[in-house]
Amino acid sequence: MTTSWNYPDQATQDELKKIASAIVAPGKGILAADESVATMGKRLADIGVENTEENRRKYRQLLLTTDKSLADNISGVIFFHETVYQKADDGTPFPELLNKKGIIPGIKVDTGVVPLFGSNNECTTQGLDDLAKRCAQYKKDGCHFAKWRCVLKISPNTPSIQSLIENANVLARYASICQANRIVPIVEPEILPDGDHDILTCQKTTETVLSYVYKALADHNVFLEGTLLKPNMVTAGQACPNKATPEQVAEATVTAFQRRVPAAVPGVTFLSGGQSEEEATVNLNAINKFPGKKPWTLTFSYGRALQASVLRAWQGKDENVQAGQQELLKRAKANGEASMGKYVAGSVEGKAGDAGLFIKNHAY
Ligand code: 5MM
Repeated sequence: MTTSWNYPDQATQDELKKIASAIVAPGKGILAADESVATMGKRLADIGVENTEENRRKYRQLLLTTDKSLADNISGVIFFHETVYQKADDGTPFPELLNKKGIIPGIKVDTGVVPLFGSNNECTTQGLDDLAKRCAQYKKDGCHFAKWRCVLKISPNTPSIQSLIENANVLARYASICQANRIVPIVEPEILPDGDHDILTCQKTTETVLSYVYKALADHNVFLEGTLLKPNMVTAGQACPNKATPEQVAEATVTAFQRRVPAAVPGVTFLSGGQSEEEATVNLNAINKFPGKKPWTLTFSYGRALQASVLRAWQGKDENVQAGQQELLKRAKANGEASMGKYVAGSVEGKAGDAGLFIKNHAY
């Protein structure tokens, strides 16, 4: 066994740390707008809009041309490949729109979830083969952080050892390749909320998954200060008759992280995982109010819980662009407050309100 390894050089460490800490600056979080073409198709279908490249561009333009005050609460936006190379009506490249506001462009670099042969209907995530090349290009094109999502499932026999090892390793290899290219990796091991399990089962599973993930990151000599974690909150399963209170979610989530997330990690940026917009905000607020050791910033990297009201307000119509942008500003501000434990439940009303955003087996 060797005990010799190399950290990134000092300049790379400094750059990675700087990017990661800017993303988790106080009161700020991430807008996850990295829906792949198929996922965006589902979002657009919900509002009766056709899934064309131009409609996806128009929708992303709405998000990215929102008033510069968006930067008060949004530090980074995760793009899908196509979006990095799209332009606004006036010809401004989308990453440039963000730079002008002081928001950091990021990029989803996994190429999707695929079945894990031999497992119990579990999956892994692909995209490693040409990742170094793509990261080098994305860095040149202005993306300074990345995201890779793995999916784990709770059932009596899952997550299996096969899935725990495979998903942890693929996340670690991805993180290592990103750092080699001066890109901060967001490590996303999402445990799906599907099932009737109770909150304790989710807590134990989250602890197990995180222990595999951080062991693999250590094995790959990933520089933790230049990473972020994007986990699920610890909740009861969607079909569990006993829904946990925000305080119970907060206790279970922070306890799991205290046990399994090293203090060197600068921040945790939660996914919303099918919670309603209000629920995701209230739970984040409770997590931040929970008394106890919290050596990391605890904030948001929401997809559905930042965009559900925006889509409803927009409806694909040019005359509704401003209404959509107002919804984005409201939700960003609410989550910014929640990231500091200062959100008052019910104080921000959105078009999607309390509507659940759960999608069964959200693995794609
Ligand atoms: C925004 O949705 C992201 C892209 O999903 P696909 O690659 O499956 O199209 C997704 O990875 C998202 O960033 C996370 O799941 C968090 O989003 P939610 O909606 O759970 O906050």
